[in-house]
Amino acid sequence: MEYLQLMRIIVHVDMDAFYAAVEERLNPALRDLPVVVGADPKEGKGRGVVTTANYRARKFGIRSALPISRAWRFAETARGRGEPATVFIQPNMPLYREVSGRIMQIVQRYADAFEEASIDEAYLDVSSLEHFAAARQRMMRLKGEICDLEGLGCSVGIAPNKLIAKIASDRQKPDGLTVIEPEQVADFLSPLPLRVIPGIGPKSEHFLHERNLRTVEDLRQVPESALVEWFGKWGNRLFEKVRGIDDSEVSNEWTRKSLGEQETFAEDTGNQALVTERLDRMAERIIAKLKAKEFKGFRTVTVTVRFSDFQTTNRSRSLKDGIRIDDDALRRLQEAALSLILPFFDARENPRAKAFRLIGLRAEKLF
Ligand code: TTP
Ligand code: MG
Repeated sequence: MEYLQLMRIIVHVDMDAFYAAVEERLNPALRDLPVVVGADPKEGKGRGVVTTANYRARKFGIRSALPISRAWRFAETARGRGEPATVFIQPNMPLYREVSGRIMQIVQRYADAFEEASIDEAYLDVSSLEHFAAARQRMMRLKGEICDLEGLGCSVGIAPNKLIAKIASDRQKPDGLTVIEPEQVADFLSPLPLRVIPGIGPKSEHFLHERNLRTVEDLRQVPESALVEWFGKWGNRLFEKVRGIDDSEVSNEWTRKSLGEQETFAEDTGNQALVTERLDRMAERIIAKLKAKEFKGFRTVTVTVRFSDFQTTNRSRSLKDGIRIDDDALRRLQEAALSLILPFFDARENPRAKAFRLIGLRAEKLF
């Protein structure tokens, strides 16, 4: 049995003012001018919204999703102060998709695993570098290559997981590079506004502001039971997110190397029958998904246990020749999962008899 508890190094790359930057690169006359990509402003009578604005135009208060008529007024006000006239451009999606495709080709060469998250952002797993300093070096090279080949800028976050990497990439835009090492996560998050947490939109933010909760640190003081009462199951995730915890993997459907599930218990538990029952159900769903996605089998089974104090441990078993997706696959996956979880019910893996907060099961090394 292998012992697996590696530090992960995860990167989030997000292009700066993407559509506007592509337009600027295409038309050098736009350089140094405020540029807005969005609906036709029709001299202030236009309907529709701003898609994005370059950083020069953002100084006038122009942002994504602002009504284009208001953007026009902000631009006119700025012009009245002697600023240059803002250039309004209607979006050219085929062009942005083409440039995005080329950037993603570059980005994926810099990673062990790669995930395209949207037209202008990607996650990279560079854990094999083992050190954050090495990851920083590699990402400086990536930024240089995107700049040389495409003439575009991007901002990068480097962190122990996707959640923190995404928040980090946004902190020093444009042309940013923000590294948050594991021991810095809590202090990094504490003063930030709640909106940095993915999933907290305007409505949740308003709800929490009414309860006088404004920063991540404020929300960290709220008991989990209250979060669950307010947000249901998502409250459990939120409780972890404000503590910087996120296990989600970097994977594209077509580069997928593993498939798994995890579950947070409504209450921490030490009940062996309950835990193994949940693992069995996870195994059923994993086998069904592997079948649906037409995988032939997998070579490694990993069980994750997070205890009530958040200590998180993975245990893996590699099977010679793997488990093929046939009639016997479910029974063999359940058997492997059981053999991995049992030591957590006694002194072998759990000498202080801690309760379980979460369990997970993954099939890895898919083929
Ligand atoms: P973002 O990465 O959110 O924005 P951005 O790249 O323009 O600026 P920055 O990252 O430097 O803050 O979105 C990427 C592209 O997606 C953006 O160029 C335009 C498009 N987009 C929309 O179409 N609607 C929106 O509401 C937003 C936010 C972006
Ligand atoms: Mg962007």
